[in-house]
Amino acid sequence: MSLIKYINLQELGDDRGGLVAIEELTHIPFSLKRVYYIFGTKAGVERGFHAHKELIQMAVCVKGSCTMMLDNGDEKADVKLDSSSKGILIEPMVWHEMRDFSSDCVLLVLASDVYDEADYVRDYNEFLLMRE
Ligand code: T46
Repeated sequence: MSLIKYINLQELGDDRGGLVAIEELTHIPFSLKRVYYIFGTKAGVERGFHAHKELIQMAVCVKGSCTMMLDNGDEKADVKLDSSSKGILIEPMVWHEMRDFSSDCVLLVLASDVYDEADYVRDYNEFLLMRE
């Protein structure tokens, strides 16, 4: 199974400007329960450093750019998110870290469930053990 799964979003903009629509189960392969966005991340800050047990997410940089590192325990990959029409799927039990946030970065994340701290695996060694 491939570690990097891009979600290509159709740009519906016209000469007035841009527009991208995201519908659950059509453009993303899950039902949507939560939306959040990360912005104003200070220079040099790194975020994430966890995996989720059950949660499925799609992240898209709607402005600016950042780098997301994905790690399934066997393989790691850096993905540059710099397009408002190209998202990435963050599947359960994929360790992820975000860095290199541009000062204008707005990272929009769509999630399959409401916030639940119990769904986070924040210890990397525990993550590796759980993958076995
Ligand atoms: C993820 C990556 C991509 C809430 O109360 N509700 C929420 O929906 C979220 C997302 C966070 N929080 C609280 C929990 C923390 O006290 O906001 C604080 C910051 O969250 P965290 O340190 O987990 O943020 P990131 O940027 O490290 O990770 C976030 C998401 O939490 C995580 O699920 O996959 O973005």
